[in-house]
Amino acid sequence: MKKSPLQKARAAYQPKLPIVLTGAVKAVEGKPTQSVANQEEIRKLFPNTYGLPELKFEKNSNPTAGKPVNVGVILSGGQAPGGHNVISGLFDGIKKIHRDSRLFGFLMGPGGLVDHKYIELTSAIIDEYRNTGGFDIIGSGRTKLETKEQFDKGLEICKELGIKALVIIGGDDSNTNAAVLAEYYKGIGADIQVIGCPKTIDGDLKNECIETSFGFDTATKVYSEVIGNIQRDCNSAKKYWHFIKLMGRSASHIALECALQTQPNICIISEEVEAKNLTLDDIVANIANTVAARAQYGNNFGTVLVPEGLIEFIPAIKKLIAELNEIVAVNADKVAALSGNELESFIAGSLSAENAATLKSLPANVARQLMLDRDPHGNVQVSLIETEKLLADMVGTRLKAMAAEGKYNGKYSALHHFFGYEGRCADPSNFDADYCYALGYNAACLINAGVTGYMSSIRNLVKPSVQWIAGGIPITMMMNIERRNGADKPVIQKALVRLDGAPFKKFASQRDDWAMNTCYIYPGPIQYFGPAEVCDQPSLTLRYEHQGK
Ligand code: FBP
Repeated sequence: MKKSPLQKARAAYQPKLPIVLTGAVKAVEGKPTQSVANQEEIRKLFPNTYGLPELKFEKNSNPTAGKPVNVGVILSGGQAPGGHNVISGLFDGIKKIHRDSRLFGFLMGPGGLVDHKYIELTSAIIDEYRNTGGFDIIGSGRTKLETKEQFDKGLEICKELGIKALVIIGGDDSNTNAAVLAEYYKGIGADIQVIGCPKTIDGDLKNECIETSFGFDTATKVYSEVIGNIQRDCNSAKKYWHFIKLMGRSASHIALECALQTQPNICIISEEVEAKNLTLDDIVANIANTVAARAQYGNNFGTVLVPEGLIEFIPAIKKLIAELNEIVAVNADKVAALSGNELESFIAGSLSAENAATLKSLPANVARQLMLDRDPHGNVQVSLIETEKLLADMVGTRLKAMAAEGKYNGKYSALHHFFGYEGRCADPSNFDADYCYALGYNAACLINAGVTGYMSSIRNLVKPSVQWIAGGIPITMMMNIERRNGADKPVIQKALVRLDGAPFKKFASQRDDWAMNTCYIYPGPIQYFGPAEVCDQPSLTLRYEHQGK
């Protein structure tokens, strides 16, 4: 494979491990745990893996010789920078246990386990991918592991390859599936451990014990670089309003982090929209008022950050989506048999009067996307909804009305952008390169400790990496019961932006200034080589959340 000079230099980077993982470790048990909510229901659903203790690794001065172990690894869901380092850390970790250990990568996501598609990951392959972005080493996919048939097919291939442990690298849904799989294998005495790793650029897989998911740091740095570039262009020509949608599915962590890094004129936070019970019209009016206020000072330009999940947080639309989900789930056979206009009229005709009215108030293309586009987990495919264009157009219409009333006399010219895929496969920042390598290496330590149903956990992340704390968190501890596809399911609770959290408070305390005055910050590209304050800083979200700790 031909490599760029940066790729060559990056390949030589040795990720830093927490000091505790640089030698032999022993797992020290904490107190038994319980799920974040619905304790009794979750306990019943996970009789073999509920209530396990948290684990922390400490130095072991009396280690015993390890035995070779065969491990399978799966990349699940959307790409996130650093996945290759999780795999290289895992590889190095199991080789440290015993040099004859072997690592098998299942191809194109969880489907590879079910369909028995895999490759053996040798050191020659691993070395090609160290510190690189992407998931192309084995590919990723969104097949949901949830049926007994799938679990049994997985068991078959594990037996054939002598695999004793599976590591699933994924987001909240994939780690929920990891917990279900762990419970199933333990329940039937299959003697296969299942370990999860917290991945997603969205930043919504975090809690008391998992400080951040990997990929968030790099992706937000990439988006912030480009937002900064746009802001500088915008401040040079002073003639465009830029509407920039940012990936992140439901939660607005990415938009908030990018706002903190770049100080745009406006950033919408979906969780606040919901809390304040705003309508789409309210949001449009707020933006139009800022555009008009800036125009009074001759500033006919600006930037607006829009989180990907905005639409589903507008309370009326949220209600509509909940009923749409229910209709699609309850009539699964009929929905599968219909398509196009027929499917649309069936779904629209099944709605309550209130929700039908909300649907009618939306532009036709948005209404169609809400009705028809779902991913395999049943989620509305928010990344397909062009909210940035919708808002830019609606603001334009409103400004015309304001001009007619003599309330606006500026020039409005809008451009729109969507940043998502641009950041998901970037070469990991030093933070993500180190964090991911540690997560993978630590997963090997959890395998060596013989546990199952745990998520690899590396904490104390605002401190230098040598001081990071390594251990394992029972996945059931993060679960609650939620309505999914028309049924109550045990799932990992998604972390949304907390309006009482330090990152949002910081943003809220400064946004009025950013709206009227041009306070743009231009973060520039990710730096891999140079002073630590330029190269090794974790995200502002993480720093504000853990300030003083
Ligand atoms: P994960 O939750 O699987 O990490 O995926 C995150 C994400 O990048 C979201 O931000 C986005 O909405 C979605 O994936 C896009 O999905 P796809 O890659 O299938 O287009």
